[in-house]
Amino acid sequence: MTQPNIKQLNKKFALNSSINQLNIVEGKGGIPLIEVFNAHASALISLQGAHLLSWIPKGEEDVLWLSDDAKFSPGKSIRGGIPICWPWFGQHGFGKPEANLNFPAHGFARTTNWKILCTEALDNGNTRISFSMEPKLQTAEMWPAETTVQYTVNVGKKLELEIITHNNGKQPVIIGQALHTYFRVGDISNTLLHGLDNTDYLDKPDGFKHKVQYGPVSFEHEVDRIYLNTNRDCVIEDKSLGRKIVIIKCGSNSTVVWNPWQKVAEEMGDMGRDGYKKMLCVESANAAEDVAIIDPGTVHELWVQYEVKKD
Ligand code: TA6
Repeated sequence: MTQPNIKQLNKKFALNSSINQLNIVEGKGGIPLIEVFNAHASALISLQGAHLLSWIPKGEEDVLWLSDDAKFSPGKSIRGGIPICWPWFGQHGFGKPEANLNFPAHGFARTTNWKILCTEALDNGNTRISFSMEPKLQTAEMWPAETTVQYTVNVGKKLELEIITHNNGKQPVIIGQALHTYFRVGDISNTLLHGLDNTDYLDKPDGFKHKVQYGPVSFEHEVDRIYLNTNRDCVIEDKSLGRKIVIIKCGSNSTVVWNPWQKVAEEMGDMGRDGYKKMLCVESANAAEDVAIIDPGTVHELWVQYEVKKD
């Protein structure tokens, strides 16, 4: 994948006020990396996948987990941060017979170079960065549909993310997607996830059996679940770090919860030593039967907001 010229990117997009700075540097593997520092927070975003690697609200530890063994190489997905799964979640093809299982799991958005559209220092001290991707030009074989995607990241005391998918064609388009966010936790065994009580889910390690959640989700073994028909807020209660992470979403009717636990993590090879103990994925998604059907000339918006609350 050819990498854009860093000097030219900075000329167009760098922000240099004393309270709002944005610079583009060469990151690991030669992939351009956006560094953001403002009055409320700092953040790092890889241009490959428009992939957030770090978000640190002032006075906090990083809210995102990034594996010590994450690979930074053109075309490879990065383990940790916020990968964008698009235009399908999990295997290609929404379970239909014409699915092509050679296509990458979770789509291609996370391994594609996105274009920066604009960068802005907002009056409230936040920094906003907008990206775009035109799949038709880059990946016509996997995704012939006429769609463009815009992704906006608003970095402040809260982190706001929005993916807007435009259907520019003449046929309805079906997409699946997720913000596959890896949250950093002090100790997964001492972490609870609230907001999914009484919610049905598909249990992947148990052959996608249909089950019901009662009470908060706790973590003592591998958890890989798609919670169905839920647009509810979730709260990660991290007892070790003494903080709560509040997750609010719109345009998503499924929530994926994942921790691979020790055995699966070791098989994966890029989770780092005991990395699974420090992470929890809570993904605002359109997954399983929750697909987004986008009519010609219309858009679908997936929006999330994260905020840290101290005990
Ligand atoms: O979102 C959960 C999940 O689909 C799991 O089943 C697990 O395999 C994970 O994502 C990681 O997928 P990846 O393609 O990044 O290895």
